[in-house]
Amino acid sequence: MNYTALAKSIFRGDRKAAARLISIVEDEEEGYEDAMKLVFSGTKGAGVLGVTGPPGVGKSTLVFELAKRYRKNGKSVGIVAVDPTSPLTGGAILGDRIRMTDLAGDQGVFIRSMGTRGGTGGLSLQASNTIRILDAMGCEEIIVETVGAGQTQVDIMGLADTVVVVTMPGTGDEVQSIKAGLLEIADIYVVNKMDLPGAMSTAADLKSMLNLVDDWKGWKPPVLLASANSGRGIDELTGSIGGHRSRMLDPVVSMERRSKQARKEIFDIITGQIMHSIASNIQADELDAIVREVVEKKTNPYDAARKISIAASRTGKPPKAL
Ligand SMILES: Nc1nc2c(ncn2[C@@H]2O[C@H](COP(=O)(O)OP(=O)(O)OP(=O)(O)O)[C@@H](O)[C@H]2O)c(=O)[nH]1
Ligand SMILES: [Mg+2]
Repeated sequence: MNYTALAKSIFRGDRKAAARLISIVEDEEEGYEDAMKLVFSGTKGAGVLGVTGPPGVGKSTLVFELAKRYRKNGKSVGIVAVDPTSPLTGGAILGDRIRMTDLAGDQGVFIRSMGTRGGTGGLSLQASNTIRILDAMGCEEIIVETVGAGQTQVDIMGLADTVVVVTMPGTGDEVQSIKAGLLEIADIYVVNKMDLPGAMSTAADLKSMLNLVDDWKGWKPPVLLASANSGRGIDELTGSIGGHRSRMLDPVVSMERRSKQARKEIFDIITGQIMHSIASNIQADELDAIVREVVEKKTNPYDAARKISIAASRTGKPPKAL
C-alpha cells in the first residue's frame, strides 16, 4: 500500500481515500501508523464539537441540525458517530438515517460511524485518527456523537474542543442519568425535547446542580433548551458553541486542553503497542496457562504480569508500531 499517495489524495479532499484510510486504521493494517504520521502533518485545525448524552435524547437530530447550520455558512462538515457498545462500522445505520435528511447527497458532508472492533488501540484512539483524517481531507467542522458507555464515552469526548451534553425531560431523575464523568467534561448542557412536559424543571435541576460548584475557571456551562426536531433553540446553541470556542482561543486554556489530549493519545498508543506486542509474542494457550496459575494460586498476579511482560519483549525488538 502506497500510503504517501493515499495521504496526498486525502490532502486533495478525496473522500474515497479518506474512507479507505479510516478502514485501514480501524483494521490496524500493517503500517497504518506511517499513514497517520503523514496525515498528522497535513491537518489544518478543524473545530471539533462533541455531542453526548443518554440513548435516545435526540443527539443525532441535534447533530444534523448543527451540520445544516454549518453548511449554510459554507463550512464543510464531518460527522463521526461512535457507539462503544456496538461492533458496527461503515456508517450503515447512520447513513440510512442521513439519506432521509436534507443533508443527503451533500458532498460537503462526510459521515462515518464506528463501534468496537476489538483492535488493540482502543476506540478513542481510532476516533482521534478518524477526526484527523477528516481534518486533513478539508472538513472545517467535525462533530463527534457518542452514546453512553462509561469511560470510553468520556475519553472520546476528551477529543473535542467543546462538549455538549444532551438530556431530555422524562420519567426518571434526568440529572442522575448524566453520569459523573460527563458532568466533568460538559461545556454546554442542552435539555432537548422541550416540547415535552417537564423540560423547564429538568433545566432548573441542572442549573441548581451547577450552582453547587463555585470555581468554574472562567466558563460556567450554560443550560439551554431545544427542540431539535423542529429546529428550536439551535441558534442559541450555535451562539453558545461560538462563545465557548472564543474562550478556547485563550492560549493558556487551549494549551492546557491540547496538552491533556496529546498526553492521552500518546499513552493510548503506548498501551496499544504493549497489547500488540503481548498478542504477537505470547500464544493464547501460554497466556491461559499463566492466568490459570493465578486462579489456582500457584502464583500471584504480580509475578504473572511480570512473566507476561518478559515474554512480550521476547524478540528484543520494539513492537511493530515503534
Ligand atoms: N418530541 C421530540 N422528539 C425528538 C426531538 N428531537 C429528537 N426527537 C426524536 O427522538 C428520537 C431519538 O432521536 P435521535 O436523534 O436518534 O436520538 P439519539 O440521542 O441520537 O439516539 P441514540 O443515538 O440512539 O442514543 C427520534 O425519534 C427523534 O425524532 C424533540 O426535540 N422533541
Ligand atoms: Mg444517535
